[in-house]
Order: sequence, then C-alpha cells, then structure tokens
Amino acid sequence: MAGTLRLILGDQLSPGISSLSDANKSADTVLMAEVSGEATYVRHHKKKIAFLFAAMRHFAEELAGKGFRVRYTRIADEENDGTLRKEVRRALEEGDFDRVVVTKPGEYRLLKDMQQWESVLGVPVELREDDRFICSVNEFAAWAEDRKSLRMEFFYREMRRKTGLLMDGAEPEGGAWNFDQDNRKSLPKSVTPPPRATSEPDEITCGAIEDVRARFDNHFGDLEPFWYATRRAEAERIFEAFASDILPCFGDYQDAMAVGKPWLWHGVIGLYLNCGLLDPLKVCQRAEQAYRDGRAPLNAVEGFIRQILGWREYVRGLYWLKMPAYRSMNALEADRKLPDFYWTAETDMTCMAEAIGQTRRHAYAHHIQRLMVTGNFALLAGIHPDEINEWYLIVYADAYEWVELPNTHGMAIFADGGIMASKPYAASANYINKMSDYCKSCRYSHTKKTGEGACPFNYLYWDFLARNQERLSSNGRMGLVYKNLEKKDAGELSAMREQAKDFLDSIGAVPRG
Ligand code: DLZ
Repeated sequence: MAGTLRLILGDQLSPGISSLSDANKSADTVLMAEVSGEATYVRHHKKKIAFLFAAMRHFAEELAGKGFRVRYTRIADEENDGTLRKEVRRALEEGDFDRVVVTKPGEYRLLKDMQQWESVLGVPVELREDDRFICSVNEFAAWAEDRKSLRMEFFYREMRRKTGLLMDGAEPEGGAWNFDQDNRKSLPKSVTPPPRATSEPDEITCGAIEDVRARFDNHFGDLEPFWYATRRAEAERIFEAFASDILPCFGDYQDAMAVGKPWLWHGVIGLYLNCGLLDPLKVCQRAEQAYRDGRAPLNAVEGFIRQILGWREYVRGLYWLKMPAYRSMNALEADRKLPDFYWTAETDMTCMAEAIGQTRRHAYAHHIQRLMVTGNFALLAGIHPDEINEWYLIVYADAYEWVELPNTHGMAIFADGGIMASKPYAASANYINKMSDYCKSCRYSHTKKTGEGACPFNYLYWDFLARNQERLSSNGRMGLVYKNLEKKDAGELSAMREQAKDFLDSIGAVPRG
C-alpha cells in the first residue's frame, strides 16, 4: 500500500506539528534532510547550523522512538542532492508514496518553491498551516483588516484576552497592560548576573559539530564552545532553570547592557522556540505560574510574556500579511554597504565590538543590543536594508526570515516607513551610555559631538536627522527632535555631517552605487 511522505523542516521539530497529525505509522515515512541549500542560501553562522543539525538528528530519534519510520539524510551522505525539493524527489523515486504532506515553512522563498512542487514532482503536495503559533495567519489578517495603525500594543491586548494570560477577569492583571516603565534600569556595578544552565554536547551533537566544521568552516562565527541544548528535554530543563531562578529580575534589567555580560537576565530561548523545541504558550503559562506563586514580580512576567505573546506573534502575523512587498521597501532610501566590522567585530566602538563579538561567539545578542546598538548604527549610517537584513538572518541562531525581517526592516531600520514603529529608533551615544557601561571603556567620548575622539553615534545621529529631514520632520513624534536640529549651529551641523561622511567612507560603508 502506498504511503504518505511527510517532510519535516529543521525548524519544525515539534511532535504535534500539523504534518504528522494524521500519520499512519505503518504506511507513512517522515523525511528529514540536512541540505546545503538551506545552510548556504544565506551563509548561516556555524553555531546555528550545528545547533539545527544536532536538534534535527535528536528529533529524528525522538520520532523513531515513537514508532515513526524516519528517512533521514545527513549533510555528509554521498547521495545527498543538496536541496529540500531534490531530497523529496529522491525519496519519492526510491519509495512507494502517493502524496507529500508538509507544514508550511516559515520563509516566503521556500513557500513559493513548495507551491510548485505538486506540478514539478507529479504527486499531490498538501501544504498545511503551521498551528504552533498562538495567532494564526488568518486571525492576524482579520485583526489587521481596516486598521489604520498596526501597533503591536493593541494586538497584544487581544492576545491577552484570547489566552487569558495575566488577566483579572476582563481587566489586565495589576491594572495595566504594560509595565515597561519599570523595565529600564541600568545595571548597578554591585549586581552580578546569575550563572546560566548549559547543556553538555552528546555524541549526536558532537557529530553535527564535526560535520559543520568539515563543510562550513568558512562561515561566520565560532563553532565552539557549544553548550546550547539540542534535545527537547534539555531545552525544557534550561527554560525551567530560567523560569525559577532568572525570570524574577528579567524585567528590571531588560534593556541594560554590560561589557562581557551577554546573557544578563534574558531567557536565551528564542532558538528553542523558533525551531520547535519549546512551545510558546506553555512557556508563557509557566512564566505566569511563577507570578501566581509569588516567585516573580509582575513587571518581569508581563515583560517576558509580551516578548512572546505580543512581539513574537505580531511579527509573524505582519510578515505573512505584508510579504513579498515588505522585503523590498526602503522608506529612507538607505544605500550604503555593510561595514566589514559587522563580521570581524574589529572596531574601537566598545558597544559595537561587544555586540558583534558576542554574536560571533554565541550566535546571540539580546534585543536591546540588536535594536539600539547594531540596528541603531545601521539606521543612522544608512546601510541598505538588503545588507543588514541578510546579516541579521545569518548571525543569530534564532533567526528565520519571519521573525528577523520585521524586527530588522521594520523596527530597527524603519525601512517599512512606519508600519511597525511610529518613529525610527534613532539614538545618539547618550542612550547607549545611559543603558550600559560600554562608554566607560571606549576610546570615543560619548559627550563629544565632533572632532577627534567624538563618538560616531553622535555625529551619525545628527547626520541622520538632517539627511532625512524632509521624510521625517512631519512625523508628530519627531517634532521635538527636529526643533533641536533647527536650533543647531549651522557650522557645527555641517562639521558633524562631514565627519559622518568621512567616517562611513573610512569603514567601507560606502554607497552601493
Ligand atoms: C536554517 C536551516 C539550516 C541551516 N539547514 C536546514 C536543513 O538542512 N534542513 C532543513 O530542513 N532546514 C534547515 N534549516 C531551516 C530552514 O531554512 C527553514 O525551515 C526555512 O527557512 C523555513 O523557515
């Protein structure tokens, strides 16, 4: 009897995935394939590839243990045809299948490809919804319909009502939807972040690391040390350690940054959530439990839940609502190349060196580093969206286009012209100094606006405002900033603009032409 070929992608490692919902274990085959096409369409961080290959191998084992027949192609297999489409074709040729079932992918380029599979492969191909999100694509579209403004905050309230998370009847717990004003503390010198739970690589994970070393050694980033969890039970253990010991301070220092302290009180669970090792609703429920048990304060728990129930669901909805046009938007006509130090971390700016250096080491930076350091720099410098979007997709272990693109394109560099954010998140050195200790050990002065030793974030900031005056000065939320620009001494402004240009040219951030 012919069976069904059920394809599982590297970020679909959830036992409840829709493509398996009606599987017949005795007739069907689950196909998983490590392919160079997925590892190199952008040249992903080595640690990201190793993490995903190891997690895929463990998931294949998990499924086999549950009685599924699994066909698994490793990256080193001689017969490996290199792309998902070709691996599906090879499986169809070598087996007895009368249809293919797959859960829709998280990236538009792959969805477009899969939509052709039925005609090119000659068998019915069923693409199922990915129901691992709390809000479906259709539900988001219905929410967005006829709305002038698609701000996350209103969507988030709907999600709170829908799930009942942190609700007190019809009202938000604690009388407010958002406790962000409590979540902007900088890190006092006397406070030390807690140690983090890590996972020892087992034989399977070590094998994946060696395969990546052999094939992708020229990709960005450090492969080792490697201590991310690659099995579900380990990811759950690490999350549990966070929920019980670290979550209580998550809110307070959510926006803080400090030299040599990449984790602070952050969850560092995006990579597990986004490949399916952790479930978003369960994670939120566990955080709420910590609050209900009196073990974590409301500002911490609300802030954490908002990241997942609010931002994560919102960016996913927005991505599918706006693609493909979204990706080619360039509202600020940014046109410069990405400077080389985004790859090397070799820059005298301590904040950039720290954020990029830890990204090289861990394939991780927290949201304020992404938004207000590397993102802010790209915004001010006018880096072309394609260059910065690709960088973010490559370097973070949690990055897939559905989550990366809106966060970078919309939030960090305002390329969508205000669909996501009501104004650009542009900031001078003052912000970085307030929220971090980076400026203390930096050779640049955060108070100096021009001349030798002035922090580039300062003159780039004023250059950004002047360059975009026509586009942004009518934005009500930029009114004060533009009043300040008008008060600026013309000589000082032109000196800053000249220094901005010289600096950008000197770091290779030249116009793409
Ligand atoms: C990111 C990634 C990588 C590096 N490798 C694979 C792979 O070999 N096989 C696979 O099925 N998936 C991989 N992925 C994840 C896919 O790129 C991801 O499923 C799509 O981008 C859709 O989100």
